[in-house]
Amino acid sequence: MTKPTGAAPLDALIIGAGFSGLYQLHCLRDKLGLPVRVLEAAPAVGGTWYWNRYPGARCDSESHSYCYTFSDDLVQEWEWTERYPAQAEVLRYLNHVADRFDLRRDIQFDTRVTEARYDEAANLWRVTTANGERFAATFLITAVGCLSAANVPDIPGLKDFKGVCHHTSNWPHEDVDFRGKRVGLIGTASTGIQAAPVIAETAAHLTVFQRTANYSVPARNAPLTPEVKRQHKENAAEIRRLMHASTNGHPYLIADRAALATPPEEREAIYEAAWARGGLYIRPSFSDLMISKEANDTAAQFILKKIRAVIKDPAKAAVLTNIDHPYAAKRPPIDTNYFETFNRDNVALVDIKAAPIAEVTADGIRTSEAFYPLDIIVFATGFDAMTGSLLRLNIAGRDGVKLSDAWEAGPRTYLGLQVAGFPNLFTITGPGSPSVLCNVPVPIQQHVEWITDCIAHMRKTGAKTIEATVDAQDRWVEQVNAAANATLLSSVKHSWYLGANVPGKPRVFMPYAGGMARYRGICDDVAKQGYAGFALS
Ligand code: NA7
Repeated sequence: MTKPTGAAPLDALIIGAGFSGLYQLHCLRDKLGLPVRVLEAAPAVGGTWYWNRYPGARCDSESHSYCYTFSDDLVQEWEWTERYPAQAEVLRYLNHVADRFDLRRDIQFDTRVTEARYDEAANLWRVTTANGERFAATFLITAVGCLSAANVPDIPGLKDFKGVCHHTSNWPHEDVDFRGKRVGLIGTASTGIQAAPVIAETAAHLTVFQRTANYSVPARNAPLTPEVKRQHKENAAEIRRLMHASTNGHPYLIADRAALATPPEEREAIYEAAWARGGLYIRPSFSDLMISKEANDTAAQFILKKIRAVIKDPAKAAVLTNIDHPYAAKRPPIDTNYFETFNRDNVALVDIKAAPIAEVTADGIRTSEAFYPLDIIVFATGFDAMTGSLLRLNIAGRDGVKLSDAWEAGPRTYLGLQVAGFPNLFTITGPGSPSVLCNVPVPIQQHVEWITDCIAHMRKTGAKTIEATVDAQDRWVEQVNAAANATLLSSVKHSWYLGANVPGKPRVFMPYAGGMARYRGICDDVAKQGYAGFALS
């Protein structure tokens, strides 16, 4: 591949070669025939699935829905092996897609974007990389993921720790050997809940540091039988239709019945069936679980009862079930033997809400009450979600205004696709879009296709720039807030949906909670009305 420094401007530059960037490249290059390049910081494709290779890393969406649906041939030829694919399998899938559509020749790896600046006179985005290369492109499309900027807590003394320390999203490519080691795991959400059981199997001892207790439902992962695989292939069109019709992009709809209008015995039987099925099936069991605290309590109490039945030690059970938020109002984890892990002799639980971590020393972690000697610390402490991956690109728009300044009080976008003052910049699954509230390949494909259609429209009409208007953006921000406030999601003040996990981050509910199907309809209408709310010139 020739180095484009100083070369002719591209039509589009895409940042990131994960799920979004790969498909965006395919659409712009192979459907519209545009000169496009992808810049990717990693040495390979995969995005999230390249980096997050911690023990137990696995997708929480079912495999037959966690994939691209734009190509029937691709759907038919790829065979998932398990109900929930492990990290290595998703990565294999994305590599297969890159090969199948001959994408690698337009991806430049080991290239981290450090700055992107809109040059108004030339109507070009000028992009600089960590290796000092420069690129110019008419359209800049960020495909950097919502959960890519790791959140490592700033704990006093951390740099003095003599042992090994890893954040789950930046896991070494070599195996980390836990044998004979005392391991500390900080973080008990989706990632920590996946990692703990696997680490406990080999570590001499595992100490789990829990700040917020969490619900988790058994995933009931298993190899897919030939019969199930056949059904998925045969019903691919219906599965896709459901994913498009659903609130969260999963291949099932929310039941048209309210928990509070269902007799308790019948309700219990429905929860039992969802529990037996495993995974995320409790949430769609009733229509009122995410809008009524009283309804949600019925689900929460059911899950708590199930969790208590697993944990043998009453002291651990009390800490693990001391949950302070409605079910699924924070991202709902699913697991394989998470609560069972606390029945092992080599696993301890520390309640750091009651006794916070005071410092890391050379040899371990000290809380306000005790010292825990450790050889390895695993941070499963999540991400500077949704905005972190965008802000670290150092984007400056019209008049040199920095995105970090435009978003000083929290992200503001129109449809999560564009930011006023940043012409020709598109943000795939940006804040203000359904993104993390969904089975994410669905919102990714919808955004990529919308952006592709928009660029095709501009080429047809001769428009050179597209930019969200301030007015449309203001109205959309109101809609994003209203959608969140209509659900229990906004009632949790310490969730990363609100930015609360990162000290100093503005508290703004970031994803659009009005549902994927409704959101798709809104975006389609905007396009049909000649891109209403966008200024095209
Ligand atoms: P999350 O969902 O952000 O969870 C991070 C966990 O780490 C959670 O238990 C946090 O507790 C805990 N945490 C964060 N900061 C600290 C500090 N400073 N001290 C102690 N504990 C802390 O990240 P995940 O990686 O689990 O999941 C993110 C997404 O990745 C998930 O939705 C999937 O899509 C994949 P808290 O709840 O904030 O008290």
